[in-house]
Formats: sequence, structure tokens, C-alpha cells
Amino acid sequence: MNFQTIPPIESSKAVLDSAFRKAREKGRQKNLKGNWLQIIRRKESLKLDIVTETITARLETILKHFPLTKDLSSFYQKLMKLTIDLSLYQKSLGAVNWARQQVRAMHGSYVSKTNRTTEREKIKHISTEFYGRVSSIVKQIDDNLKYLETVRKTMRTYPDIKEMFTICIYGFPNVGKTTLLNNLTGSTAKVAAYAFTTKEINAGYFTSNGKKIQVLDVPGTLARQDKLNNIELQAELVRTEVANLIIYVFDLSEQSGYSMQKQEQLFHKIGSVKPVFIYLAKEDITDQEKMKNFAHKHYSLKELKEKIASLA
Ligand SMILES: Nc1nc2c(ncn2[C@@H]2O[C@H](COP(=O)(O)OP(=O)(O)OP(=O)(O)O)[C@@H](O)[C@H]2O)c(=O)[nH]1
Ligand SMILES: [Mg+2]
Repeated sequence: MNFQTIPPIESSKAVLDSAFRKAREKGRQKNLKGNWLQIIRRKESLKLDIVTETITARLETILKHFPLTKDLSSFYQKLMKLTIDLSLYQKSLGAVNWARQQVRAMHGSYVSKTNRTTEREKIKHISTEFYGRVSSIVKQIDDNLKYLETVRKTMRTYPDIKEMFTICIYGFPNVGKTTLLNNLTGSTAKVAAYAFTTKEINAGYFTSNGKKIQVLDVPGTLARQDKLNNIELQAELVRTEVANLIIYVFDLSEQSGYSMQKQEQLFHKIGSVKPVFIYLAKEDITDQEKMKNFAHKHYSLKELKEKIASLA
């Protein structure tokens, strides 16, 4: 799901201003035919149409772009629960839908009123009343529109994760996770010699036995459960909700700045709910003795690819 394409949400005032501006432009139309009554009716109902169309189109765009929670995977459902007020979100979408229906219904009844009226002043008065009632409806949802704009900005930080066999590369900052992603998938995500280079989830793809595999390189985690920021939270959700398989990256050289003891602790924290394969980064700069004494089973890049092919 791509959350980057939700268009900005305007305030009630902006929606109304644009609807009334368009109606005024339409009202200047000169080439209407018929007697004065037909012309004025036609002119006023055209303005009612334009106001209604403009407002309902804006509201429908909002409803079309924001996803319904039930249509999303459990990863996004949980992410939403953790980053926005879900019930206010749903209430806001409900309010937008309510306003859309109200404006439509009111349009129908005011157009027929216009068509039943024979006095110029009364026809004008009907239009004015319509504008007033429509404004009041749209103003009523102003807080909802504001909240949806806040949600939109939060959703822009959501990663685009596809539903397919997924591998999560996990480990401390600076151990070599992104380097492994690039080597596995041929992607060119940023690698650098300092911690927290990766600030959002990097995705790479490759095909194994004709099956497409998604590899997610999550920002280096310190796994402090008590104070996870938005992106660490996403990393934890990728690991627990999305991944079919985890590759835990160890840096035995400790050049990353994290001791073996700490790396072991984090490794044990992951548990064994899903398969975890160990990859040793920076073998070329690691002491041979350290390599020999490393107790856990681990895999080379080539072996990892074979394991993945057998599981996916
Ligand atoms: N010599 C050597 N250096 C490596 C190897 N793998 C990674 N590095 C270096 O280690 C540093 C960190 O690598 P990254 O792939 O950016 O590490 P990361 O785990 O993604 O780091 P964060 O995104 O900050 O969490 C970079 O300077 C890499 O060039 C390796 O196998 N050998
Ligand atoms: Mg990285």
C-alpha cells in the first residue's frame, strides 16, 4: 500500500471558497435562452449544481484516498493503532461522508423549490438559504478535515510494504545490514560508516525459484521497548508482523561500536517464533580466532540464498 499519494486536505473554508467562486463565475454566463423566469431559474440552479458538485467532489476524493482499516494488512492496522487515533480517524471519515450526503440531498430539494417558484426575489432567496445551509454543514466537519490532514502527514511516513514472502534484516546500528540488503537484492540503498544511517525502511526485491522475495532492511535498533520512536516502532512491526524470516546480522569485528555481548543479548531477544538465520558481516576485518569461537550456526551470502529458495 502506497500512502504517499493521499492529496492534502483543505479546510472547510477553502472548500467553500472554491465552490462559491466557481458558482459566481457560472452566474456571469450570458447566453441563456428563454423568458426571464426560465433564465433566472436556470442561472440559479446552475449555481446550486456547481456548488454541490465542487463540494461533493472534494469530499469524495478524501473518501477515495484514505484506506479503510479493514482493507489493510495487520502490519498497517497495528501501525495505525500505534500512530494515530483510530476511532477519531474513522469518525472523521464518517463525518465527511455524512456531509457529502447532506449536501447532495439538500441540492435536490432546493433545485425543485427553485423550479416551483415564480418570483425573482424568492428564487434568489432560496439560493441564499441553500448557500447558508451548505456552509453550515461543511463548517461542521472542519475539525474532522483538520484531523484527516494530520493523519495524512503521519501516513506519509508509512513504508510501502508489499504482501509477499518477506525477509527482515535485523541487528544493531552500523553492523552492515544495508550492505547485506544491497548484496542480496542488487539495490543501492545508502551505506555509511556511522550508526543510524538508515532512517527509514529500505526495501529490495529479488527472484528466487521464480518467486519474488521482498527484503526489508530496517533501521538499526537498540530495542529499548520503553521508548521506541515512530521508525523503531515500524522496524519492530516489520520483524514481528510482516517478516516470514529474519536475518540477524552480527559484526564480530565490533567495528560497529556494539560489543559481542550486546549483540548476543539482542539476538536472544528476537526469540524463535519465526526462522532466524545468522549472517556474519565484516568477516574480512574480523580476527580469525573470533570467527572460530563463534558458537551459533551461521550462513554465507550464497548459503542464505539457498536457504531462502528452499523456504519461500
Ligand atoms: N570491511 C567491511 N566493511 C563492511 C562490511 N559490511 C559493512 N561494512 C561497513 O560497515 C559500515 C556500516 O554498514 P551499513 O551497511 O551501512 O550498516 P547498517 O547496519 O545498515 O547501519 P545503520 O543503517 O546505521 O543501522 C559501512 O562503512 C560499511 O561499508 C563488510 O563485510 N566488510
Ligand atoms: Mg542501514
